This record gives sequence, structure tokens and C-alpha cells, in this order.
Amino acid sequence: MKRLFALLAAFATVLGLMGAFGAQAVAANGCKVEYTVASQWQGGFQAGVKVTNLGAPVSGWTLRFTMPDAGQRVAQGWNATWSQSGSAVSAVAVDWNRTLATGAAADLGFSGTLTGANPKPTAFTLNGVACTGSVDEPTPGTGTPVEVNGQLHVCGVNLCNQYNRPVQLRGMSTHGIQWFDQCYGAASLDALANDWKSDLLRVSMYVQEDGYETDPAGFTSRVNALVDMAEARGMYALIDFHTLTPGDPNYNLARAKTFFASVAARNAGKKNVIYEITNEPNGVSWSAVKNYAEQVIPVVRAADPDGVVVVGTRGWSSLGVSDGSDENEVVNNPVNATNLMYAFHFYAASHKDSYRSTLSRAASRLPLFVTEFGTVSATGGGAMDVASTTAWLNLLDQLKISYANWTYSDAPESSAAFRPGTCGGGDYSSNGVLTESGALLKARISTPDSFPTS
Ligand code: IDC
Repeated sequence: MKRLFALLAAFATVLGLMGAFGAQAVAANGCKVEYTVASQWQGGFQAGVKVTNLGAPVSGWTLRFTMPDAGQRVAQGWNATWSQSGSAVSAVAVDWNRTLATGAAADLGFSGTLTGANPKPTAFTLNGVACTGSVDEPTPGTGTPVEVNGQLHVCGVNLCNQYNRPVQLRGMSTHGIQWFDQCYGAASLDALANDWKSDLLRVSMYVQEDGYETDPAGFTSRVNALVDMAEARGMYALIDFHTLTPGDPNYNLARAKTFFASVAARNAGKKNVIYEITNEPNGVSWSAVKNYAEQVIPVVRAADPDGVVVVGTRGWSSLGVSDGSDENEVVNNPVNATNLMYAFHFYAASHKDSYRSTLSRAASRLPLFVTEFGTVSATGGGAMDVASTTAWLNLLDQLKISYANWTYSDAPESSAAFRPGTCGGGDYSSNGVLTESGALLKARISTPDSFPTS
């Protein structure tokens, strides 16, 4: 025994690893952990944990770590099965991330409760091996968002790309195309793709309010033209069947079937199309929305089998919160369809912590897409709330939830990104044409995407 220790010590000396932390340093360099607190509020927080396997491939894993403060408790986690005993936390792989090749990463996270401080956890191990490693950041794919990511699909609670890796699309929504059509020409879409580096254009086609119902053929072809313009610039196009008043989507069921049969058939061969089958159900039960979805989705799928579909939720797409309910009505009674996401909308000056905690909870159970949000109040006007908007966007980034901001237009309201009159001229690029909201969103959206390619 003594001899063995002597040998090991000699070996460690040879490696230059003797000293205060010699024992840890000889352990295999098997994993790396990036731990980020995405948001923190009175009594709670939310954290993301990205674990990269630097050792041999694994097909089943447990990540363990220690909470330094006695009051730090994991409340609900996602992308792993989480548990905590005393200060010891464990996260066990789930079906879709069980296999981790060398260099592959799993993105996990949890919301937690706090009674004291919130120090960073310590002693991360993956299958018992200490996570001490560092790894070069993966080389992000080069090309446009659609070139890098290809056809999207839903995987677990995430939107995934052609490499089956979660991605977040960040982009802008048009205003009603019946009113602001002049804002969506070559120059403005060039600016959106090249200056804003937007991944996504939401094409907001109102059904009422002088929209689709007044000219189905005309609006259908305008939507298709915008899909093509987005495609030519490498952006995804989210086709928004913008129901709003009346709030029951079933009022427009026949129109929805006609519209989606047509756009899905016409765009089936494209990789950049996502279908949002109803904008903001309101004054209607979740079961009525679900019933609508289960009639419209088969129409989409018959024409375009692999297109991702997003469905609005009760209470103006608040997962029911604005009607006094919550995400459980969806979790307990989901739409009977695959490759489906649920819409969540917020207006930062009106919807704050209680909506953020709903989103955080729901994100571990439902695939969510923020197909519309504003930096201002729910009227689309009023002062921009920078603090709330920032808290929201940090949360969406952390959870990799895709979003589109209302609106890429020069409407005379504070939610618009451009100053009134911009769309009458040719300049969409200089800072002078942006509103306060537009400047904030452009700064957020134009940062690099780093879409994973392996
Ligand atoms: C608003 C527009 C406004 C328009 C109004 C009525 O900003 O110019 O007059 O619709 O159609 C939503 C809706 C979206 C609203 C937006 C702001 O999806 O259509 O746009 N909002 O009120 N939900 C919450 C807020």
C-alpha cells in the first residue's frame, strides 16, 4: 500500500501536479459546466446549467452538484429529472439527452426558491467525474439562419434544428399587413436580415379589421410573397393567422381551413415556414381552442407534414393567466398533435413577475414560442418598460424560447420599432429612424446567434 502511494506521488510529481490541489488535478478532465443565473427575484431564481461531456461517450448520465446555501432549493427543473437532498442536487438524463458524445452538451435548467443568498453551486460531477474541464466554444455554423438550421422540429420542450439541437429564433413581427404593407419591401427586409440579423419575420395577417375576410385570395398571395422574401434573405417566416376580435378562433374555423390548406400546400417544400394557427384566443375556454387546433392542424399536415405549428392559448395567449387560470389547463389537456408549440404573449409594462414565473414553470412542461410581445403596455402604447423588457428577454434567452417583437413598423404607437413616416422613405438602417423600442430590440436581436451544428 505504502509503495502504491509512493508510486502515485512520484507519478504526480512527474506530471507537475503535486501541491495543494494535486488530488483533484489528477482526476480525469471529464466535463465542463456553464452555470448561469438567468433571473432572480424575491425568494426565487432561475438558472441554466449547460454540461458538456469531455470524456468518453455516455448513454445515460447523472449530473451532481452542491448548493452552498441551506436556503437554495430546486423547485422545478427541465431537460432532466431533478432532485435535491439536503445540499446535494442531482439531475438525471431524460430520453432525448441520454446519449452524449464526446464534446456534446446538454442544456438543463431549473427554477429554485431562496431564503438567503444565492451563491454559485460547487462540486459539479458528471457520472462521478469532477467537471473541471474547459472546451473551445463550438464553431457556430456559418450562413443564414435557415441555411444553418434547416427544417425545424419540436424536440422535448424545445425548438430544434436539423442537428437536433435546441435553438432560439429572435425576430420581429409585422404590424397588420392590411395597414402597413408599405413597411415590407425589399429595403426594409434587407435591413431586418442584414442590420438586425433577425432570424425570423412574423407575418401578421389579421382576419378581421379589413384583413383576410375581405379578400382571401389577395391576402393569401401577399403572405406567400412575404414568405419568399424572408426565404431569399435566409429568415424563417411565421405565418400568423391573426385572430383577435372575436376571440373565439372557431368563429374563423372555415376561413382557417381554407387559408392553411392553401399556404401549407404552396410552401410545403420550403424549410423556413412555421404556422401560427391562431393569434390570441380570448373570452373562450381552452377546450374550445384545443378543438379548433385539432381541426386545423390536420389540414396543415395533410399538405406540409413536417411544418412546425404554434397554437395560441387562452387569455390572449397568456397560457390562461389573464383569465385567472394557468398552464395546467394545457398540461392536463394538451392538443392531440405532435410537432406543436404553444404561444405565450406578454407586454412588458403590463405583464411582469407573475407572468414570468408562469412562463418559467411552463417551460419545463410545454414547448413554448413567444410569437408576439411588446416592450410597452398591452394597448401597444404607453411608456416602454426597460427593466421588465430586459428581465423578459434574459429569461427567454436562458430558456432558449424563440420570440417575435410587435412591431416592425412605423405605426404611431410606442411598440413600433420605427418612427412614424419611416416606411414612406427608403432608410431603415440609420439610428435616427428607430424608436426607443426599436433601438432596444435591434441591439438584442443583432447579437450573434451561435446556432449549434453538432
Ligand atoms: C394592436 C395594434 C394597434 C391596433 C390594434 C387593433 O398595435 O395599432 O389598432 O391592435 O387591432 C395584441 C394583439 C395585437 C395588438 C397588440 C397591441 O395581438 O393585434 O395590436 N396586442 O394592443 N395582444 C396584446 C397586445
